[in-house]
Amino acid sequence: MTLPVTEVLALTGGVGGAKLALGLQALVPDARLACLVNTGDDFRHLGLHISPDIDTLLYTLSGRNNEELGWGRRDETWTFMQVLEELGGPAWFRLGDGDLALHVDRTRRLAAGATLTAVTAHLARAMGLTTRVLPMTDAPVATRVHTDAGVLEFQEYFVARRAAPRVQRIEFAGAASATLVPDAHAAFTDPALEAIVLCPSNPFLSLDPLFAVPELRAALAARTVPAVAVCPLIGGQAVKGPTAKIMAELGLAADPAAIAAHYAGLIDGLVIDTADADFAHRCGVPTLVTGTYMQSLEDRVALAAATLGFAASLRGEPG
Ligand code: FO1
Repeated sequence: MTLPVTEVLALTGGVGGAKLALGLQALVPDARLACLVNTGDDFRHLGLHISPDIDTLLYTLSGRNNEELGWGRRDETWTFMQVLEELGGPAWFRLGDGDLALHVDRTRRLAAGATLTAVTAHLARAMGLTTRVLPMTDAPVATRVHTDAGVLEFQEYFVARRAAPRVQRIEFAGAASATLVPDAHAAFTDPALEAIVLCPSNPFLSLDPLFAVPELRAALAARTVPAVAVCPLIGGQAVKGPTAKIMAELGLAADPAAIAAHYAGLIDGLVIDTADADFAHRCGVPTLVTGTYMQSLEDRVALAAATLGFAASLRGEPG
């Protein structure tokens, strides 16, 4: 078995991150893209191990994602949820029939002793992916949002309460003792590595959990290639989700300079939108000003290409 080669390592979580990962997948050939994914949103529900950010990435990279919802599978049916609701079961977290099969299979394999890494590799293969999808850790990590309505488990905050409560602090329970999966260590130190990309995920909910895993943060801090982040805000607004709202609640300005400060020490460049061009020299790191709003596949590929070209220029190589 030849060891996988990693040319680009993407750090991602959630819908926005998955969009850029799809663009990167179109550009990085021969399985040389590895995606390190947030597992802080994972939770046990109906006796099933659910890994939302892993699943969003698997579905997006394999063209199975539900564009309307932003999560779950396309062409989904909902018989299970309808019957569960009739039976008085919890219906707040919507599980489509196809999506349910994935959770059942993952739960079955984990119960048989497989690691989350091994199960995720199996699911990726089953969906025809060559891009590697790596959980940030095989250890349990639970994002807990400390709010004015109390301490909320992630899905309670994000789904049940629609991210309405005011955020005071975000905790990643278990992260401090979590270890980086071996394949991720190998990716960070692969001689073929050319760029690390922080995808435009919610920094506070979807990327901070990765940085909370000590070995991951250390590997990123010790990087030997440029790490480039794509700003998740455009004109002070998140494309989707509560990023700007959380920043306001944490007393931060919702702008590229605040994003750069949040990633201080972890990035060598920041890609910002043309709407924020006046921040080009106010981020403390080199910036690339380009269109960052991704609607079509072409947009995803164009932003991925601009990001990789920017990383190449930071390596001192022609883009
Ligand atoms: N998000 C919702 O807002 N409502 C849901 O009912 C819901 C169900 C769901 C099922 C599977 C899955 O993988 C994701 C799901 N999500 C739902 C999204 C999920 O909460 C978020 O994708 C992440 O946790 C944050 O990115």
